[in-house]
Amino acid sequence: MAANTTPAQTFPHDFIWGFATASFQIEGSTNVDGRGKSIWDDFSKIPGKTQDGKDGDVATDSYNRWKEDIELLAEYGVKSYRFSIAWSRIIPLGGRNDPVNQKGIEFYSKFIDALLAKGIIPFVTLYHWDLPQALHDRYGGWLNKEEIVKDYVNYAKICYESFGDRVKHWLTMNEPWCVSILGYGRGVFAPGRCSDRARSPEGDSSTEPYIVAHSVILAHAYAVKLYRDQFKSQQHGEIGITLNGDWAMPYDNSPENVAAAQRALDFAIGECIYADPVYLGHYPESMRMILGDRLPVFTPEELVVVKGSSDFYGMNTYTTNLCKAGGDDIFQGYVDYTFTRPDGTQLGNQAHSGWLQDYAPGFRSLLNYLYKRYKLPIYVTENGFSVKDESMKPMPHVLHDEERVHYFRGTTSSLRAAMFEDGVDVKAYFPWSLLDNFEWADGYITRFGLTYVDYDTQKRYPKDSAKFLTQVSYRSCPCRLALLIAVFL
Ligand code: PNW
Repeated sequence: MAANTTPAQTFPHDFIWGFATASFQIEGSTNVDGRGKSIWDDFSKIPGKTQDGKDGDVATDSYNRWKEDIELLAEYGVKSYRFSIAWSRIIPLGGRNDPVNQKGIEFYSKFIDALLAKGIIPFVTLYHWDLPQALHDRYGGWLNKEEIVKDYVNYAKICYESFGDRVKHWLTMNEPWCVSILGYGRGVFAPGRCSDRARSPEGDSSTEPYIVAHSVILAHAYAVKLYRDQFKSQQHGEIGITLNGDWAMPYDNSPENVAAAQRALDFAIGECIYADPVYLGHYPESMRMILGDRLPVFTPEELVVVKGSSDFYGMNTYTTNLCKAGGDDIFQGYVDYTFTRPDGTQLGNQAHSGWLQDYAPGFRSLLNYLYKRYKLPIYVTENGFSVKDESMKPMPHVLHDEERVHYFRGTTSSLRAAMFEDGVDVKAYFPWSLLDNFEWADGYITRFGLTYVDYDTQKRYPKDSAKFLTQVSYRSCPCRLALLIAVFL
């Protein structure tokens, strides 16, 4: 953000901003207080599944250090905190006829109370990839539409009943593209199924991702229907889904690469495999042409529930890809991605994650594209950068994360341009992540935190990026003061 603007002038008083995390990435304490296993518990312990061979048993120990985490959020002055609930803490075996775990409910309940006591708005994800293992074992989890939709809706119901008096912002699912394509297509995320027998003894990458995608959309849609039918009139909250999607630019002006960039948006990046059904009521034509009858069909009754099932456009975005027609990757709609321009230069700084470079103009373009296409307010629920080799940097040097500051200077400035110059209605912004944490298949090597975590001591140290975001942020917002007053009255 440019130094000469004050955020109070630029962001509306009701703009929500804060930092984000997810249960399995931070909580640890996987076998305490009645928690059941999730599909990531054992998967992360299989040799070769995480880069550093580490699992999520401890993570950032946030199940024990939750008070400290809330203190940190309060120090940062955030207005909101996005976190997720672990399904298997609430219902250890996951299913609609399985027992509910009161201790799990108590944990999140006291957590939500403590956030509110500090004037921090809870922004809650119901599903951030940690499916109860028991449901996977019992009937194949997301592969079994009939069962999983009912079980997910029952889990959502318990959450609305237990927390909905205080939680007014719900996200049903985080990045379903990752659930289906990375979990059942490429086999790199739990449960790790795919056609490659060197990687997985079971799975079919040509069909399962689409079956899973279909179940996830339906579970989301029926959970939203339940909220709207039975809870919204008393609880007055809002609910939606959050999708991942990165901006796609043609590699050059050739018609096939221009078409490839659109196909990437339609097909591979996750917007449309979910967004078109949810917001427009059908799958995109380019997907239908390539996938034919592999794409499951919604019944007319399902379609009524799916269409319009999100109150807002929830968006996680990290980077921009240059797109070339070709390649053999059906999950990207036969589009090749590169960060190298035709003249040999790079699009931006390379992150530690191979799939991520810093290119802020793409963020502005994506916001414009999504707003024009889906015509709903946008909630940016994730946006962040993993600094290259950050794990190897010594203290205190590691705290001066200039490249991450550069990234956020760019994205916050693009955000403001999209809002104030282009008229895009953006209502929330959540940088990822409050803490360095368990970065899925990367283990702990890749760090996205605004706060450095020393995993030997679990001590937290603010990085310069956290200071940047909190200084240039959305502080001194009158509604924060109003909220504080409301909570204490
Ligand atoms: C998101 N990709 O995941 C998740 O919502 C977070 O849990 C995660 O920590 C964060 O982004 C950083 O990775 C992604 O391969 C995982 O393009 C992989 C990809 C994108 C997002």
